[in-house]
Amino acid sequence: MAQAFIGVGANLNNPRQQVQTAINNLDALPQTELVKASSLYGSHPQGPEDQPDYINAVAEIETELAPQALLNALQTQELEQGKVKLRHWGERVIDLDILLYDDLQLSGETLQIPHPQMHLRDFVLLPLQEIAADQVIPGRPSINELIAELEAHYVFPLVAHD
Ligand code: PH2
Ligand code: MG
Ligand code: MG
Repeated sequence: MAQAFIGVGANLNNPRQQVQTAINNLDALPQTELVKASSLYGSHPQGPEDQPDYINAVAEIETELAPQALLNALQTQELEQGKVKLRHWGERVIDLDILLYDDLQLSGETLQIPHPQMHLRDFVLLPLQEIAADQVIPGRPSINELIAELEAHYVFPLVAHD
């Protein structure tokens, strides 16, 4: 069994529900169990600013899927939720990114682990800190240190459901 962390983001078509659906469905992936999910975080868009705010979360899973098989399964889930990629760093119904996979460091064409931008994004680090504060990110300082050194801030307090 490998331990992996998945970054979940959405900013279209009821993002809270999209994120919740995606997290629930992680538990339904083959040979995979959902261990823990963070609460939901509101965040201003990183990238083009003329897009809606995001809902972000991080989930911890245990899986017997190899990294590429896990990526394929996540991409299938994205398509099932209706993901259409419109532009780089642009709006999407759901985004499921492999953040960490055990202590693996991988820099392939289609898959980089750890996720190459995760150490710069509060909408990844804050939910990760919530569920796994002592988690090591291979090749990086501690999560607390990374959070203290962030230059950009996207996360905002989420108001209650309407
Ligand atoms: N994802 C992106 C681009 N920009 N901004 C926020 N706040 N949250 C995201 O998940 C996000 C983003 C592309 O993956
Ligand atoms: Mg992403
Ligand atoms: Mg993605």
